[in-house]
This record gives sequence, C-alpha cells and structure tokens, in this order.
Amino acid sequence: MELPITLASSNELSPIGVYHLKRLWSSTFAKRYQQTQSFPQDVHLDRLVLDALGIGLNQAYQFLYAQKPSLDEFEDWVVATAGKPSKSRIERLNADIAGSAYSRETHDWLSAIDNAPPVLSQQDLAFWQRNGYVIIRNAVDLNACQEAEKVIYKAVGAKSDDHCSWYQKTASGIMVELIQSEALEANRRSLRIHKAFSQLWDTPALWVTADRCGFHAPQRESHPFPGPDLHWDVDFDQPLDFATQGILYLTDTPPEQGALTLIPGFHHKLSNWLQSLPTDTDPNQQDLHALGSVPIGANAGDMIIWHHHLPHGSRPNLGVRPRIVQYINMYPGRRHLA
Ligand SMILES: O=C(O)CCC(=O)C(=O)O
Repeated sequence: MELPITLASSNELSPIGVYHLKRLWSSTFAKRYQQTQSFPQDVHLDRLVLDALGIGLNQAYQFLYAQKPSLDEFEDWVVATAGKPSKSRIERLNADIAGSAYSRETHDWLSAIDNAPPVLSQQDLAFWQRNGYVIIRNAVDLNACQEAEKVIYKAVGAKSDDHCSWYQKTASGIMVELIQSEALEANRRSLRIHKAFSQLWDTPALWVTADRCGFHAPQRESHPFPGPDLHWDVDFDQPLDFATQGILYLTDTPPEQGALTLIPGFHHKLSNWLQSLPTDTDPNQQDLHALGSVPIGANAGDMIIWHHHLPHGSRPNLGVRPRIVQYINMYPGRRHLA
C-alpha cells in the first residue's frame, strides 16, 4: 500500500458496493500515518458498516494496523472472515448511510417485525422506564445456548467438566474475542431479541452488533477477578443520548456467579450526578458501587438489555461454574430514528 492515502468520503463505494468501507479504510491510515486528527463524526458509521459486514471493531483495526492492506485486500479479508454479505444486506446498509428508501424486501421484513406480537409486556416496559434494564426471558432456546456454549468452550480451549482447563485462557480477561460462528449468528438473528429491541428503540429498523462473547471462570487465588467492574461505555464529551447494551446468558447465572451488575434507575440521575462532580473528575473512577449496585441473576437463554447510562460491569465469580455469555446489542443505522 502506498502512503499517503487520500481520505475517501462515505459515499464512495468499496469494490463489492458498500458505502463507507473505503472511508473507514482510508481514515485508519490517514489517522495513523499522517497524524490527522481522529474523526469523531465517523464513529457511528465505522461501527455500522463493520456490524453490517459481521466484523468486530477491534478485529478490523487489528487487521488494518498489522497488515496495512490495500482496500481490495481489506475487503477480501472481510469476506473471507465473515462471509459475503447478501445483496439485501448491502442495499439496506447503503440506504441507511445515504438516508434513501429501503427496497421492497427490506420494507416487508421490517414490517413483519413491527407487526409481530410484543415480546416485552406493559409491565416489562414500565420496569424498563423505572430501572433502565429489562430481562427477556427465554430470548433463545436451550439448544441455541448449548450450541453457542460449545463454540465458546472450544475457543478458550477448555472443557466443561475439567476445572483446570477453565484457567488456561489468559488474554482479554473475561472476554472471548470470538465473533464469527454460526451458533452466535443464529442468536443475533433471533426474532424475539429483535422484537424486544424494536420495542425499546421504537423502530424495527435496527442493526445487530458483531460482538464478542464472555467466559468468566470462578475466582481462584491465582485468578482474581480481572474486571470489568462498574463503568460506562459512554463518551461524556458528547451530548447524552439514548442507547442500549445487552448480554445473553448462555448458562444459568445466579447473582453470585459473576452476574452482570447494574445501578438500577441511574439513567434518571446521571445528568445531575455528572454536574455534581468537581471539574476534571473522571466519572468512571468514582466509587460506583456506593450508588447501589445490584447483580442481575437469570437463566440460560435469558437476555438482559440495559440503558447505556447505567453504570454496569461484571463481578467476581463466587460460584462453582463459569459464567458464559454472548454480548448482543442493536441500534438504528439512521441516527435520526433514535
Ligand atoms: O460482562 C458483563 O457482565 C459486563 C459487560 C460489560 O461491562 C460491557 O458490556 O460493557
């Protein structure tokens, strides 16, 4: 690849006809090698195009930085890693980026989700309003959980009945950088999950994240809890907006078994709380547990969705089994729909 790279615009097409991929590729090298400032306005589209293509953000940047590929090489790697995106997927992505009309096929698919019976009841929605989180019971069935669990055990080189093997994994703490797998993809395509998110976002026109998994073994003296403890994944330099985050439990997860931990209701308090902090204080460095943290236990197949203004994290696994999860989130491609 020849440097310097000219910065492409989002509406230039990549070789397989995707908007913004060339921009993402060119901006990565413009940032890294030309000391250009980063492009905060691109954050949403970078994420969107990679999610639509089934590639994780870190996965993409690791490849780009390590291989310094040409655009053709980058796109070949995307297709080899996550498969060739369908024509309808590319059309929907391009329509979201360009703000143009959806094809008839996409329109019909979104209408079907819109017309599907609600997954979240009125009580669930009232609970969500009050607490900023909700549990979708049986978001996926047990067979789907077991299939996903199997690929995660394989990825971490562990066996369910061999305790010692649970501790071989060293990188990324409790996170497992596994994204491309038929079992994980099946969960991402769950209509029940999509419908629940559409009720919270008030639109079915959502994209699912190409996110990783988690394997959180019971704490040992030699393997203390590596985090993440309570935090936000919010850029506090930007205006506070609405967004969700989600976790699918693939095994039964009682509260003591490293369950997702939240501060229920904090989405109502965040703005005032931030204003009460002395200037130059990092919100993430406060004693967030003191705000009232609660571990959320649930069963295999249950999914928890939370408002991203809730401090959240895992906790030490004081149970006897690993906590095994898949992270799944959804969001609108067109920002104005949010
Ligand atoms: O795995 C967990 O329980 C917490 C996940 C988390 O911190 C995150 O998704 O940002």
